[in-house]
Amino acid sequence: MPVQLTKAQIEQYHDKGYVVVEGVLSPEKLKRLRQETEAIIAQAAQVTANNEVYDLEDSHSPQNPRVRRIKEPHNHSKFFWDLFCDTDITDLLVPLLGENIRIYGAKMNMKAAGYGAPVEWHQDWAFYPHTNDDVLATGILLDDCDESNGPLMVLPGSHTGPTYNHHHDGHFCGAIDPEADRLDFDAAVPLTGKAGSMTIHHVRMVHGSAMNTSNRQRRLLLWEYAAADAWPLVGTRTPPAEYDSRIVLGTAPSEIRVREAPVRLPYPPAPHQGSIYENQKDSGRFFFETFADRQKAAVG
Ligand SMILES: O=C(O)CCC(=O)C(=O)O
Repeated sequence: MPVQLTKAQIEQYHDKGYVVVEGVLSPEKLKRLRQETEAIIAQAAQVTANNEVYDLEDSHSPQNPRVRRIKEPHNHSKFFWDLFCDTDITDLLVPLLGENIRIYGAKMNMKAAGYGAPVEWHQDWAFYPHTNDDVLATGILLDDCDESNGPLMVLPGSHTGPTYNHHHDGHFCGAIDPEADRLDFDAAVPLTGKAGSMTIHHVRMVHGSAMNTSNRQRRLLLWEYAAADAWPLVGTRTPPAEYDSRIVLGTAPSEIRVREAPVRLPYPPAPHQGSIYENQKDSGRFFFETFADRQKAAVG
């Protein structure tokens, strides 16, 4: 039976901005997802630099391939497109986004055991504001994820707050400055769960993740879904006339809905325009660099 959100989970999403749903992918679909992922990763041995498929760790080499992101996986394998539209997932989102849903973008973030890169605190809304904020990201866990292998971390309730500055030296950098915006990072909640579970976080939620210092990888398939009547303010990624081909549930609206929310635009673009890892490179923001040490100090 497909999993549905409980009333408590729907309330938690609205109040806190996130939820983790267990058992969304069946063992068969999870197995297939891992196989498809591994097939794409196997090709990385042939590349030496970031391209439209891969974002590579700085230490990547063809002899020792290290991929930290598969970009837009549905462009490289039909399996991923079918999974976007899988009603086991889209039906589950109806209470949060309504009956007409569009996909905006997708990526698979891979945190390899021992060195998988951190992602600095940010709000997805700073990258892709829409005409209304009925927009969210889901994250399917390919691996069991606990506090040691770099889980996504969220600041509960931050989805109803301001949109923080994500600029550095006059350019977009895709990261909040934790020195300037002293948010309560101690209140961060790690979104942990078994492989096959799915995280959901609101587009305005402050989130990030630490380096994976464990001996287990953490792969997270992130999808950005929007109510079909939310229109992206910074471009549709596909020609606008074809944007309705991205409807994954229901139908395209005849009107776009506008609802007030604090918007900042990601311009001028980052000097390293590309994935979030590239954008954040010159941000000068390294909250997670010392995260493990701070945690150890707090415990000890
Ligand atoms: O992979 C992660 O832990 C965080 C990813 C994320 O927030 C992003 O790519 O926007």
